[in-house]
Amino acid sequence: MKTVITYGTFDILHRGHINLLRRARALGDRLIVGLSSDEFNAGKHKSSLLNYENRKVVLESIRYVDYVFPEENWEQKLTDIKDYEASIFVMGDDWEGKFDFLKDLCEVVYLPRTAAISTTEIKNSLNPEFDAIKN
Ligand code: C2G
Repeated sequence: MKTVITYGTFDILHRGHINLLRRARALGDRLIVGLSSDEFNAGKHKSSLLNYENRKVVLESIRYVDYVFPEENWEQKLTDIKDYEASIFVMGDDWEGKFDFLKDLCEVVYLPRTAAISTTEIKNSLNPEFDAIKN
């Protein structure tokens, strides 16, 4: 059983997230996801529109995702990989190199990000005032 592990906020799910999850799942037999808690997001200076419970229900409904657990800090990856016996760690390549320290524990794979879509852009497009400021 080859376990693939990844982490993220996964707020307002879009095809960039789905592309990542689909490709990650294809690398093994199951995909588990460390979903950033609301508190951890605050630490990442990211405010998600949907809270953890909402984001968890949505993520668990995706066919590529087998299990979702909370990501509460940066350090837990070291123990998560051991506890879940993950053999591949996957992130989008906006994180290229940032998690190479995990290479002692498992394979580290950075996948190309899906261009031209992000939760930030979606959130900004929902906020008409933003365009006024931007232009
Ligand atoms: N992603 C992508 N293409 C996009 C947007 C996101 O491939 N257009 C990928 C990111 O690279 C990441 C995953 O989707 O691997 C989740 O993205 P976010 O929810 O933005 O996660 P992030 O805030 O990067 O948190 O410990 C790691 C952090 O929790 C990652």
